[in-house]
Amino acid sequence: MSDRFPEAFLFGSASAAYQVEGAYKEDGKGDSIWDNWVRIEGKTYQGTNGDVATDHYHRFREDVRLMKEMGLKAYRFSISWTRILPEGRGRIEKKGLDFYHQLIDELLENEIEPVLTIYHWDLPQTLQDEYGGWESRRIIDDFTEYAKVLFEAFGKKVKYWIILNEPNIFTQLGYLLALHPPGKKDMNLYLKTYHHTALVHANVVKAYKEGGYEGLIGSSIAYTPGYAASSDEKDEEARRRYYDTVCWWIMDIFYKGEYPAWGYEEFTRRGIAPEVTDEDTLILKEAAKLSDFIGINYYQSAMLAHNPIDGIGLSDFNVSGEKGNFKESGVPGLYRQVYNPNVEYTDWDWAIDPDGLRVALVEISKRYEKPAFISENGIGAFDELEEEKVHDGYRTEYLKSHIMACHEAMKEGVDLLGYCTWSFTDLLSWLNGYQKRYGFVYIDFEDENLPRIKKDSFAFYEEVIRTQGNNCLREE
Ligand code: BGP
Repeated sequence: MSDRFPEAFLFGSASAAYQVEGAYKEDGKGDSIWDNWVRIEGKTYQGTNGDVATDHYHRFREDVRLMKEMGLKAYRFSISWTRILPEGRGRIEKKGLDFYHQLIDELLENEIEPVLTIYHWDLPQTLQDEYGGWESRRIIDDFTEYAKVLFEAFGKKVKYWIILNEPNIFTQLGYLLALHPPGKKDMNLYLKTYHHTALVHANVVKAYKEGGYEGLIGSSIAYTPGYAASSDEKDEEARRRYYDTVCWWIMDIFYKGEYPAWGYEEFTRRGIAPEVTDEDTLILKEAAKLSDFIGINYYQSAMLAHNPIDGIGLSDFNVSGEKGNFKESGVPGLYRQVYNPNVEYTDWDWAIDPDGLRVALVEISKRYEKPAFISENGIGAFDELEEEKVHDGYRTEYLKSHIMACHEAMKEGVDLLGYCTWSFTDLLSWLNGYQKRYGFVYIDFEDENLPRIKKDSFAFYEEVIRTQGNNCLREE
């Protein structure tokens, strides 16, 4: 492989509807579970919400202009389900479709490839109320109908489709840690709802292929590869257990159509394995073959150690940005995630490990033999605005090292279609408010005009795109 990324490689950036759009009650939009969750006291950092967010809904043309100025090749965004189907199903709101047509057209006119996420966590409240949302298999039909509306509307214009964003995270935070809606803590429910996400993925992949659309489709999983904390056999064992119940668990069901055997037996022993019918297996396996790529959101790696059966359980995590609050967390009898002394950490105690991205890409590509797409990667930080400038050298450094890791993985044979940073502009962090920033474009949330200001990293990524990554790969 040469010292550049291939011509067709998509250097892009990503966002999600709830985190940028605002306009939460406009043009007939129905309520999502997030519209309501943020109103419950104590659920988000200092009560922040996405009512206005970056006001992308009204200012997308200005944002796309900045993307064009940078030379961005792809923009990943998500559709707000309740803008299209305010009650979750049935009546279609034309104004919702119009908005996304305008956004997509604007991108295409500016030669930016739209990468469309169908679901980035904002479930219609009606479906949550009616049957518990992801808790019921009824979600499969409603979601598939919603996806079909999108295929019909945008199928000719959009060539990259991501069905679900991080199903492993929204089920874990919603059903295991009670940090996202609907705020439950139940391992059983977590495994059950995760199984339903896989079935949704499978049905939607099938619907897309049956529709004869010419594009690529997959889902994006948050992937955290793990190392053993030492060469002690007990820690090695913890690492294997982590893979069987976390990494391969979340990936295999989407991209092989079955759960890893050891993990399934273990959860069966514990009486919490999800029910898998013969019909499920049939469609899951079929869809696994039909899925075109594996979306990967990569932020960090994990260090794993032995955790006895009476060991530590899950703990919540740093949402304040006060560095040094890393807490060990684990599943008794399986593994325990410990502090990694070999890497730096962000202010939110996320391990910065570019080589983990290479490891992830190589192991995923070997196991599933499919192209990969990095749909999110980035660093959340407290950025300082000083005289209309933001010197975010740490972001440039982070992105540069991770882009190099992608290139390394490609040299090892990984078929990587693209790389999207999280995020283009600053935006709402679900639990961390507006103070945890990820963008190339700073937004002054204190100013009601929400001015957009280019950070130093903007010029860096512009150069990445212009040189096809060569500026990251050559020796300075
Ligand atoms: C991913 C989500 C994104 C985004 C990102 C950063 O899990 O898909 O929506 O929020 O993480 O996370 P955070 O905002 O918690 O720092």
